[in-house]
Amino acid sequence: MKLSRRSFIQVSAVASVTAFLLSGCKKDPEVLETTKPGEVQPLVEGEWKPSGCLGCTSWCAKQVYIVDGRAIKIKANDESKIHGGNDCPRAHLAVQQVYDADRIKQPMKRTNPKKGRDEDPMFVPISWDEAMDTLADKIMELRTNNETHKFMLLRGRYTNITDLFYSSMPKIIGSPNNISHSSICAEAEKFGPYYTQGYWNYRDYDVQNTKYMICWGVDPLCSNRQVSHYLNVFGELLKKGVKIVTIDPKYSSTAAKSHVWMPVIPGQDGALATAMAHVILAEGLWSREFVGDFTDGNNAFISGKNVKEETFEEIHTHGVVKWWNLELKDRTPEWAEAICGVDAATIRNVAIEFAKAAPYSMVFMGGGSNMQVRGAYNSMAVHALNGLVGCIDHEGGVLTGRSAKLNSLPGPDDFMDEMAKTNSKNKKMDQRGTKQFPALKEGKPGSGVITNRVADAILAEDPYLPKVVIGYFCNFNYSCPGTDRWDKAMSKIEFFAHCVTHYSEMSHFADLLLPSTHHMFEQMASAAQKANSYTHLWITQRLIEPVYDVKNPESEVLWMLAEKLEQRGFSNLLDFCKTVKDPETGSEPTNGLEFELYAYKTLTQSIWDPTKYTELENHGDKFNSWNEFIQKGVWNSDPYKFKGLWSKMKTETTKFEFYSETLKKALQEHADKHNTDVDDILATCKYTGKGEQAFIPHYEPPYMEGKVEQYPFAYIDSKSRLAREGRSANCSWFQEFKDADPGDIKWSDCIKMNPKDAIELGLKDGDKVKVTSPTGEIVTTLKLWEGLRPGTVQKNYGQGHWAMGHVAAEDFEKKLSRGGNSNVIIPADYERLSGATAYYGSFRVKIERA
Ligand SMILES: Nc1nc2c(c(=O)[nH]1)N[C@H]1C(S)=C(S)[C@@H](COP(=O)(O)OP(=O)(O)OC[C@H]3O[C@@H](n4cnc5c(=O)[nH]c(N)nc54)[C@H](O)[C@@H]3O)O[C@H]1N2
Ligand SMILES: Nc1nc2c(c(=O)[nH]1)N[C@H]1C(S)=C(S)[C@@H](COP(=O)(O)OP(=O)(O)OC[C@H]3O[C@@H](n4cnc5c(=O)[nH]c(N)nc54)[C@H](O)[C@@H]3O)O[C@H]1N2
Ligand code: SF4
Ligand SMILES: [Mo]
Repeated sequence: MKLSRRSFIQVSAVASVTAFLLSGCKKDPEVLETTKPGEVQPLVEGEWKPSGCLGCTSWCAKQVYIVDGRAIKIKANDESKIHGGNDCPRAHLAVQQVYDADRIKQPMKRTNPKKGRDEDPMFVPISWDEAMDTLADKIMELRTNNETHKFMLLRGRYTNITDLFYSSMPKIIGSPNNISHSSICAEAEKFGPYYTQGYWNYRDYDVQNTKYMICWGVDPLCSNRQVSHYLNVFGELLKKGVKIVTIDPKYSSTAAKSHVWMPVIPGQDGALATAMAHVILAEGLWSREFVGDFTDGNNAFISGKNVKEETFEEIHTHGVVKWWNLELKDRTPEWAEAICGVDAATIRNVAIEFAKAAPYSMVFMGGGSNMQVRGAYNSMAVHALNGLVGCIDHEGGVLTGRSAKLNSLPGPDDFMDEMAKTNSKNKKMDQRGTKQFPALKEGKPGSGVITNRVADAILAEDPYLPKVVIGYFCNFNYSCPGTDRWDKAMSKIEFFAHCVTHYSEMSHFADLLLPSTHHMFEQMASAAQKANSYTHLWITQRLIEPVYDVKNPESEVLWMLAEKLEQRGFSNLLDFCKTVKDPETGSEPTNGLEFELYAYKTLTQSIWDPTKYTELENHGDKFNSWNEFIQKGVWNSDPYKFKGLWSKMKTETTKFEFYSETLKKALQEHADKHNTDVDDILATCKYTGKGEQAFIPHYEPPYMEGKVEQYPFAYIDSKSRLAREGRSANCSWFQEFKDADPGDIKWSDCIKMNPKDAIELGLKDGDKVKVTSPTGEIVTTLKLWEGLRPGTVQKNYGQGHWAMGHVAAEDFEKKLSRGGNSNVIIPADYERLSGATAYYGSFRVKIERA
């Protein structure tokens, strides 16, 4: 039998896993599946150890089965009150990641000074010592030349001790430039909840107690933030008779399990949301307890008619009548039908049912409706529906979440010398706070990050050109729309060190590759997340000997760098690191591993040290010692306290604001800073709203790059079901189960189109097609699929790696990608009020036979 390379990889992946499980196994390896720690003696002698997963923002608590020093299996840590013993399928891919033969195995340095996608970096192995000497020399050069602001740290995923490396280190060196990935992730989604209820964060949804769930631009069975939990409870919800509605332009995994699917036209969420709000008010179905009522008890919200403000007495909200008069009174379902493509009867019906089930109802909002160029007001409008029906902070509704009890780690201030203090006042590299980028995080103009703008800023050298850059746990040349800009920008950087597990599209431009520990097995790590009306925090120790010569950037690399800088006469960073002492003994760390241990101990001390928590209310789980805590590996908060936020919100009025005084203040402050008015700011940020509209959730037509005549198809981006963000494509299980995404193909990449459109274009299933957007083109496979309306195409993000490894790429040596990276064709554009990158409802493409 002739074996193609692809089928060889498939066969060998399966064979090696089986052989691996069988080796040392006396009986059926299946036994592992059913073994709970402490219950049945496992047949493979080993031990379950607590850990945690950063595969996506769910941050689940895990256990790893260790046999002879090897991690062989993963399951949920059932101590977690969020997900109990329930897992998501992606967790298991972590084992393939850590033992991946394509990992970077030791530090490497570039020997070809020329940088570019087509240049071979000619990496050669070096020692950690040499690598850190080189990096320290580069930083000292900046200090000698008094240009420390030209140092920049780029961060992707991270753990709870991130502040040491991410926030403090750049400041101590003397740079304002610590740039996180938050705005390529979810900032516009946080905007709506903040400017209505003062909460800049992901929400929790009390699905266990709800009666009506609208999944809006979110696919909780596939992505979002508690896949382990939702996969488990979904069947139960359906059995209990909870009604589920999905609003998504594609037939998602969740849509397939919903009672109603509303395939909104991409980007037209604002029309749908304002029409639903119209119905809720016109039908008299708002919450009397939360919102209030007309003083005479008669509903004056009549379509097309203004209402006198003084006739309505609000309780826990602000501006409902203003919202009606300025926006909602004409937003009938019939008006919306023509715009958003969902029929008026369905809009009316869903709005009425949702409001009648309230307060045991919820609009579960993901990024789909708002990570759009004009998404900020959609984010407000969609979230405001929860305010109208009073399910905010209510059982069965939309919650915020308790915070984990964490101590703060030492800050940098005492270790910043004059140069550091002066130079860190320079402008940040992401252009936040400029007129066109208000980035109004938590009410403060210029406080949000604009990750993807950094590439343009480097290219334009505006505000300047960084010289020494460290990146960790990130791959912006793949994960940010407009990838070619990143290729050009990173080619301009004089010195770039990349701390990652795998050689990636971004590593290709590095001068130093600093191989990283895998967060789940090879280093200490912790993260906190909320769901199921609890917050948990997990912690993991080093569970296995690092598979290769790898180090943790947040602790070991930081420590080594601090030592090297001290040897060169700059001791501030090491002095700072030494202040992270063992909270039990008071000992100073003497190496990176001790530093790591003391940092996690310090951070979590109020969880495990009885002397620290006696006076704390709402403490959650209590442990008697550090050892007890790390053996359990997860802390749970007390249950959520409902209605604690009613009239105590962090908004200007302390109420839920339908007319956002909080946004008014932030926008005005930004306008004043740039000597202009709010109308001008909105127009500069590509919005159409004027006057008072700026302060209320209102309809904005989507800003679509590409004219319909030239680019007939609205493009729908979504995540892959087995993607651990951009990091799992080199796992054969990711490829083998790629068809877990409805409509997708194993070991391949595809763009999906409604069959009616394909007939018109003379295209058929399986054709190789060229997908062209106004800013880029890729080649992929066409798949005909009824799960989309005509005039749209949909593709999952996750394939198209030309680096990463032999499984991810079609031909790794030739840098040939498997299919196309969506970010090659997605234009680099922004929701500018939040700084978020726009993925959804933002551009059109044309499709031709390749
Ligand atoms: N088109 C499109 N683009 C997207 C998205 C989308 O839905 N569509 N999603 C966006 C979102 S939400 C996010 S958060 C970003 C994420 O984007 P980034 O923050 O850039 O991160 P990733 O691409 O997930 O992974 C970066 C690198 O981390 C390395 N790595 C893997 N595991 C570890 C580890 O344990 N430790 C260390 N140190 N390194 C490791 C790998 O080498 C990998 O290349 O992507 C965004 N990009
Ligand atoms: N499987 C998987 N899960 C993940 C991740 C992953 O990489 N893979 N990453 C994690 C991370 S980092 C994050 S930030 C979260 C993000 O989680 P979410 O914010 O929930 O984001 P997405 O999964 O991108 O979901 C967006 C949904 O919006 C739909 N959509 C696209 N365009 C539109 C539109 O115009 N209108 C509406 N209403 N919907 C639209 C998409 O089809 C998709 O189903 O997910 C986390 N979970
Ligand atoms: S990939 Fe996400 S949902 Fe799955 S186990 Fe990891 S953190 Fe949890
Ligand atoms: Mo994200």
